[in-house]
Amino acid sequence: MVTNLSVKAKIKWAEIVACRSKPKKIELLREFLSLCPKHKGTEKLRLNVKRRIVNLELEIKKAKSRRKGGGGGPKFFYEKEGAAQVTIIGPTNVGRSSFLRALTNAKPEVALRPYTTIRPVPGTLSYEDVQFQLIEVPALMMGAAEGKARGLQILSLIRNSDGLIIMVDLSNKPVEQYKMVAEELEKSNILIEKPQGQVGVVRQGGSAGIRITGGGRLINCTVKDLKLLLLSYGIKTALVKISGKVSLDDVEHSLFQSNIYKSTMIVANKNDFLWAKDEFEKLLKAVEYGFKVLPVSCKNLKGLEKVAESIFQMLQIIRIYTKEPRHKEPSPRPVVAKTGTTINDITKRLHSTLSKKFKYARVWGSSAKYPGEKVGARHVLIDKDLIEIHT
Ligand SMILES: Nc1nc2c(ncn2[C@@H]2O[C@H](COP(=O)(O)OP(=O)(O)OP(=O)(O)O)[C@@H](O)[C@H]2O)c(=O)[nH]1
Ligand SMILES: [Mg+2]
Repeated sequence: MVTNLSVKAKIKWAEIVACRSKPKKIELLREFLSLCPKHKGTEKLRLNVKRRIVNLELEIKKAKSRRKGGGGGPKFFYEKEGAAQVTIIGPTNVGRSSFLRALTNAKPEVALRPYTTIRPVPGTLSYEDVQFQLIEVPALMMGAAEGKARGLQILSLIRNSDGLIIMVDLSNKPVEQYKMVAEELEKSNILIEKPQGQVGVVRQGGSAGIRITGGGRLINCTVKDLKLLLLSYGIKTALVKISGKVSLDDVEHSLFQSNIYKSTMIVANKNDFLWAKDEFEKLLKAVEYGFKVLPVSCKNLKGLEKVAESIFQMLQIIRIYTKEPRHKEPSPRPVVAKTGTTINDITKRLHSTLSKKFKYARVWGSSAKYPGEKVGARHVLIDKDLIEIHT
């Protein structure tokens, strides 16, 4: 098991989940910490709980300051805009502000002194007909996951984004820089390696028991093990959604809503330095999970032309154009969706009643056998498809 928590601690967790008052929740989280043994298996869970306490305290502080009419400190949350929100993260001085300036309309200060950027800075980057919101977050340092240098706020922002650009500096030990960032993300339960599966446990009332949906598969455990685990946390009725391959540990993690996966790429800046090529080779060997590693120079503006397309590929998204049956012209802005999206997913997003009235669709583009093919709701779409919904 991931945590080996005592029965008392598990019951405390059930209380925390049910609690709606923020100050009371903080109190319960503190009690949970005192019941949570200190060992390697619970290290990340303890950090996760501490992060929650800090976030709740911040929320309370902000609400108080709003009531008093104050500003509440630097803004650390940005509403998502465009097709995706991508955070630019890394140690100080790697050139994140230079990168944001070169690619977007944003004008963050660029300086040799470390920790120049002290609050998140958003900018917009266009790729063909979609736009990404890039956010430079203040630099991460070793210990960020424990709260150093506003680390918890920075990591919360990263957690909330759709994808990450880890930026390193080819003139200054990029392998060490990458490893430091990867470690802080790992400690914060932000996964950069794509998990084999995903699981979500939705607690429900009534007496329907534990129901499993989603078509995924449990590995190294049985449905009975899963039910026993949930029962040990006081969960008797729940909908467990499983996709891909999921272990019992994954199910337990999901109860703490701790692990979250973020698609990631690496930008290796300052490629203009003499020794950059050697460092780039070392970096390629050190990075895991088949990430795209893009060498750039913000000084010479080299390699930057590939960034937008790389972000698009990293996010595994597709663009779907729609048109009305009797119209010739498609809508100018596509619907942006995840790879593997079906016609049904799109109709649900376009209008709440459209999927109920749906009869068939016509498709033009890569997923169609011939232009205007008539397809059903389960048809899987491909980037740049044009669809026409018939009700
Ligand atoms: N040689 C070289 N210098 C660069 C490059 N990109 C940025 N710099 C310099 O690196 C220093 C730091 O750049 P910033 O863009 O402020 O770095 P940052 O990551 O935003 O740093 P903080 O916000 O302070 O953590 C500045 O002196 C930049 O001029 C590059 O491609 N090549
Ligand atoms: Mg900066």
